[in-house]
Amino acid sequence: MNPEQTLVLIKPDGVQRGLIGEIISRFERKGLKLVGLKLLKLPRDRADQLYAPHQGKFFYDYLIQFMTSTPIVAVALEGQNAIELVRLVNGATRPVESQPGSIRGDFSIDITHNVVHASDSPENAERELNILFDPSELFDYPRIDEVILYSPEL
Ligand code: 3AN
Repeated sequence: MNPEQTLVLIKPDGVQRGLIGEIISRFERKGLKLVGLKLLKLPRDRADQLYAPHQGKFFYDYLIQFMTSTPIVAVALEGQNAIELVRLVNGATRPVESQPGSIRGDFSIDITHNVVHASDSPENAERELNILFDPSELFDYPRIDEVILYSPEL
């Protein structure tokens, strides 16, 4: 097993609509391990850092305003191919492309109010986890079902 870590954010709309448990449950059932978790109001400077790759785009100001408006949940997840798997569980960015069965496909209809964020590459996962979590807030522990979730080393 070659585990990756990734960041998920449950956006203000997901928190306000009471979807925190539903969303975290989907990642847990998939077999991904929760290694960090917190509810917070995203400060403006950290929102700017997080969305730095989108600075200057037409939707940037509204996105920052939305993400800093009310609390979000930051979730750090770990597992084999976690970055790609989490994006699959989240669903596509464009509402007309997010498949039913995915979080966005089941719960969102709008490209900004789309319930969840997830890192899109190993570099961004490391960068984004550092923005949201202190290293002391990320935990290294075994999950009891790892023995059946993963093949033994061959
Ligand atoms: P994803 O969150 O699926 O990785 P990105 O990284 O392309 O998507 O965009 C980051 C966020 O910026 C999206 N989740 C969405 O909230 C917002 N966004 C992206 N494209 C648009 C757009 N065309 N119009 C409005 N908001 C957008």
